[in-house]
Amino acid sequence: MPKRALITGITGQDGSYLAELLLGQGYQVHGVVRRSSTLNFSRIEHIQDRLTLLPGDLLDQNSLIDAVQQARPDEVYNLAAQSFVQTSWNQPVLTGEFTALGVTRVLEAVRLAAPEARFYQASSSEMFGQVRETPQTELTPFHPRSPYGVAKVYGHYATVNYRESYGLFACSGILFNHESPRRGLEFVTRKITDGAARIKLGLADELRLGNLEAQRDWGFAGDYVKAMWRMLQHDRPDDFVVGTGRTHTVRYFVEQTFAALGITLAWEGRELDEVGVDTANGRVVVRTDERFYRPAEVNLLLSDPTKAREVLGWTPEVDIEGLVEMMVRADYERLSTGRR
Ligand code: NAP
Ligand code: G4F
Repeated sequence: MPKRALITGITGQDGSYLAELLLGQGYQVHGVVRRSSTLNFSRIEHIQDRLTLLPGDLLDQNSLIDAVQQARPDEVYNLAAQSFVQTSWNQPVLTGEFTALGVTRVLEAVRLAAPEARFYQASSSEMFGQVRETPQTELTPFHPRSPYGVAKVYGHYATVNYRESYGLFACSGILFNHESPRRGLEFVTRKITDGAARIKLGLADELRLGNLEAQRDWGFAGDYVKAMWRMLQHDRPDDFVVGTGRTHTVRYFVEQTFAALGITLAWEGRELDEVGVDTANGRVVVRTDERFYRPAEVNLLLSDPTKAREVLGWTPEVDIEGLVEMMVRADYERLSTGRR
């Protein structure tokens, strides 16, 4: 009998890579999708005929119970969330409903309808926030700096609590930033690769960004979904930090991206009026803009993924340079063939 999986957030970046991985392993894959006035299945359209999509919303308890009853899953991956940190300051209550209470709703659906299923919660390095130690491990205390981070701390502890209270096989994956050509355009990496490709093709004049000094431990989403799967194959439920163990500034990501397109940048000015100048022709191509700074910043994230490596045998395959190259090439090709 093939294994059965249920994924919330299947239309998102990680959901699409995880669905591909599980189909490749012979799983029957079910996905929860919420109602929208226009379809947004672009990340899964190439595999849609092999998926069973079930209607449901993190705000609606009954729809989640129905989805679990219909899917009869061996494994449940809760990837759905309001996942953009910046938006969480504009919509803190909705972020709490989706990203915090939504976890309890999915856990309740599993407890009631499939208590033997293994459960994965998409926790986040954003929980470390104003970091208490570097690098960050499974034992590093949390100090979230955004309504999103606060909501993820709730989801993490809800997962731990259902494991301890009801004996659910519930795992929390504390994943550091992971990106891909399928990353949403609002996140900084994709904004940079898309923006730089547009400038190279003459479709845009400049790219406006916020804090260039923030440091992130960036990996490839296709690698990280393998860590999620491995957590649910382990012999006991546990929590794992997943990252590359390397960190870089936003500025480095910008420089690498433009370099991949043959543009070398020189930086002029300081703080909010800083500009990146294309050294070959003197044009300003990058400009910092106050609108993209955050009320409270997470300045530095750096993982210690030792436990994931030693217990799960997981290591990332794509490094930052490979990731930049993959993303900028995909955006350049997409835009140069007229797709916007
Ligand atoms: P994403 O691309 O933004 O995808 C989010 C998914 O959640 C989408 O499928 C979205 O559906 C769905 N969703 C949002 N609200 C929902 C609701 N009320 N009911 C049902 N579905 C809803 O995010 P991602 O990058 O794949 O991340 C996956 C998960 O990992 C998220 O929980 C995120 O917070 C967490 N995480 C991500 C990273 C990272 O670097 N990517 C790191 C750590 C943790 P629609 O398509 O309908 O909008
Ligand atoms: O790409 P970002 O928006 O990702 P952020 O805030 O780190 O959150 C992502 O990673 C988390 C894991 O740590 C996930 F849980 C979460 O769901 C999401 O996937 O911003 C990265 C950094 C920040 O420091 C931000 O201030 O880039 C800085 N930044 C500078 N200019 C910018 C911009 N971020 C965005 N989105 N847009 C800018 O123009």
